[in-house]
Amino acid sequence: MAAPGENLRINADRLWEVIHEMAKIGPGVAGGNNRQTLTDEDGEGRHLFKRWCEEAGMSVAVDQMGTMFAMRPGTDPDALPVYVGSHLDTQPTGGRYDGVLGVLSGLEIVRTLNDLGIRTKHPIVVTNWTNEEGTRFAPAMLASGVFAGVHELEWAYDRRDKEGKRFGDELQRIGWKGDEPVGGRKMKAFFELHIEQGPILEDEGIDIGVVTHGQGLKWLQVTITGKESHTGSTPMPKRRNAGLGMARVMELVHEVAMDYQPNAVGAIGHVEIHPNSRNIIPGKAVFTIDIRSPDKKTLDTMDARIREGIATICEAMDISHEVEQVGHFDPVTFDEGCVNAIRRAAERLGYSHRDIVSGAGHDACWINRVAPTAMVMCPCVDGLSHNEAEEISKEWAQAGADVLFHAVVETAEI
Ligand code: HGY
Ligand code: MN
Ligand code: MN
Ligand code: MN
Repeated sequence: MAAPGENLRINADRLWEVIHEMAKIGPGVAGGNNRQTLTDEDGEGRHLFKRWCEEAGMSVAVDQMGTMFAMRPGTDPDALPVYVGSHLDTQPTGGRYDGVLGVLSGLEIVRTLNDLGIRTKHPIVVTNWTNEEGTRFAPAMLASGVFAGVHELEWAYDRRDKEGKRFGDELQRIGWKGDEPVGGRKMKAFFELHIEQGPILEDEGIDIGVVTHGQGLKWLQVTITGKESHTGSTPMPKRRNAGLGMARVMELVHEVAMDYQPNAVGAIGHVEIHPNSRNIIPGKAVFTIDIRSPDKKTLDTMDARIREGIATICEAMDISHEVEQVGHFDPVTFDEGCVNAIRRAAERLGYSHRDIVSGAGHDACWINRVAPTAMVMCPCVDGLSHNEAEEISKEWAQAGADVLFHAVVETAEI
């Protein structure tokens, strides 16, 4: 299998240009993006991506979860395609690169092959997975999860956002509900380039993260019910304060995660207090616990300790609680062959690199169940992501996309 020559590189200026073109759709309030899944802005971004793909000679298919597959034919139509991609949806206060870098680097690979007049043996398919973020409709990586057979299509369609809008209806409304059944596609391999979203690569001055594993995740949605009453006239001992209960659980989650450093993280990012009035003791609190660990046993132990702790807190406060698991995947080990292709590419291109475990979840974590999969990471400034100030350098984008290009083209065979 001939490897691409070490001087083969992508066009970083062109990649940088399309990233910032995409960033104009669904702008945030502080320089980042708010292009949440299945909003009109998401729909607009999809149309732009589709136009770029068609201009690059690709045909674009859409499946029943709205995932987009832009295919560049190979010389052998029977050869299993090599897939490369990520997601175009963003957090409500997201950055310009999270997900977008991976999708548009896939487009740049095709544009570079077009420039060079190179036709690979295996087709190449650039992919935009629907609802990777899971912030509007939980869980995260929803479409890639349906593709990998983890979630049923109808269950996914029934996910609801905070206004009670249904995923399937919103997908229909923005006009991106495709006909293609989800999950029928066979892949030779799937590669995803993503910013690290953590500080390791930048702190160590390293260009490329060769992602060998992804940490596991659990999202536990907790509902605590107390009793609404007057904040002025209700004696302290008689209060059943759901908001206080939530605060104690927040502390519990932090303490449990700290017990397993550095192999664990935990936080609560989503909270709803009811009725949320200045002079009413909260009668209800709804919030989501996000715990993660590269070690399955640690993740399961944290889950058990937190559930036990919630029961103890609520019993002592005479408030009730329910815990529902709304997101979960076990730690992931990526495909050794694909990981080695990435490592070889970094060496051939002379980029510094190190093995790394992904702290964030990615579509690759699910696709790894149905196809040989691996990820490339590039640094981001201060390791910051899921923040509008998310930033990378063009050089980092070049390095990541060059390595992705070599890994994909070597696997697709020239
Ligand atoms: O939550 C995650 O790890 C992903 O960024 N959606
Ligand atoms: Mn992402
Ligand atoms: Mn993200
Ligand atoms: Mn992700």
